[in-house]
Amino acid sequence: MQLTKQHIADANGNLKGHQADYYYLSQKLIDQGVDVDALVQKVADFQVAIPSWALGAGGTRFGRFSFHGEPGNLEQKIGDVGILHALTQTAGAVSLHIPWDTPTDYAAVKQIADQNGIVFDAINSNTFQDQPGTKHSYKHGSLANSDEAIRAQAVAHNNEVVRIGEKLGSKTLTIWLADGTSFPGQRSFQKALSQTEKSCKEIYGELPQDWSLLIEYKPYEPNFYSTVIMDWGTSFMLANACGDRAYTLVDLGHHLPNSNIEQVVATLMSKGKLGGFHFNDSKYGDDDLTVGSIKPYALFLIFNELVYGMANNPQNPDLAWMIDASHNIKDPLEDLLQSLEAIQEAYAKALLIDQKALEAAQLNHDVVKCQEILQGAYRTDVRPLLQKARLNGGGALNPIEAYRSLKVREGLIGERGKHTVATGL
Ligand code: AOS
Ligand code: ZN
Ligand code: ZN
Repeated sequence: MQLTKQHIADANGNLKGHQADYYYLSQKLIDQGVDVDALVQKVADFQVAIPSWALGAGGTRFGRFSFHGEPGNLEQKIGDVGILHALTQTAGAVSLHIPWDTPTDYAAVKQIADQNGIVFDAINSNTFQDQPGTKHSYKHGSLANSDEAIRAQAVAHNNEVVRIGEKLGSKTLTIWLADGTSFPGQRSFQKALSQTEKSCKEIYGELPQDWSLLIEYKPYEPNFYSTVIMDWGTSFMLANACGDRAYTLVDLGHHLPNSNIEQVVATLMSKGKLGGFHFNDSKYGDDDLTVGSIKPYALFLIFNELVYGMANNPQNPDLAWMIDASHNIKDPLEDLLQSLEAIQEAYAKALLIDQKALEAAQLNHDVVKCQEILQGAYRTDVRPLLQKARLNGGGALNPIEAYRSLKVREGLIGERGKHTVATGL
């Protein structure tokens, strides 16, 4: 099912209400000195990669409630990303997971991606599950394993993922390790870390010159006593040990409760080592919930640091923006539409912060004014700006309403059937 601009324009219907809202807001912002056209363009340019594994209902370890019409192969997954992109104009990339998404026909996959305006962002390796046909098990670790043969198998898998990514035009490898321990004393922390560093360096050493490596961290799960790459500091250390093209990836759900993620972002960007993002939201842990559904103000504060860093840290590379989500009860595509909107909303609000006024208030130690500036931006309803950015690109005024009125899920069920299972978490 491919959505045309005409389908979407029909679903948009009358734009008068939007035009009035946009006019009112843009006049207010212009009075405040905001370059509204430039802001709308920045929002329109912001593209977020959809993870291939979030297009089906992953469920939880207690069960999985299928969502009918789920994509059954890579081509269909890219088709789903195409639907999201057509509606939002902000999902122009996909992040694949190998071996779940290993293409059988590269030309066909690339063609479908082209037709949908989708590029291949960071590609993910998987050494947290044993795969059919592999000699060794990752039960006791992969890149950190004490057994050299197992580490070599995990390194070889990562090299293979890069070769697959090269054929698709990807330029980034993301490593997330499940390696760790569930019980004290199970393994030497120091040895596990140094083996991991050695393995990461081997992978990095095989990367093509125009590729970069993103290293994700996570404090616990699936191991519950320790994780080898437990926090941003460990990831940062490993990235430094690898070299200039290795960076830390921040997944919002991979922090202990109340961590100051915006400070982590600022610190990494100042050192030129923030490479990518996995957006999601969380109440307790790695919940992989809809972006902005629990802590939208925290997301805004994170974007404040990102906007500052993008303007002031030329030492930091362009970031790979990705969602990392899992769905249990919502239609995955509707959930992703909500996430995309929340990301753009936080970004647009952060762009509204008057950085000069904020700096002046900071230098004056005017704490109250600093908060007023941040919260003034946060309290602005920027949705007309997001609508304008979407409409300029031929997207939907309201993506979820359009998705429903165009009966997209019904169309997918018609094409794929009711009893479908998507691969992935
Ligand atoms: C796992 O917790 C990490 O967030 C990974 O980035 C990701 O969810 C995984 O690679 C997908 O299986
Ligand atoms: Zn992640
Ligand atoms: Zn995660």
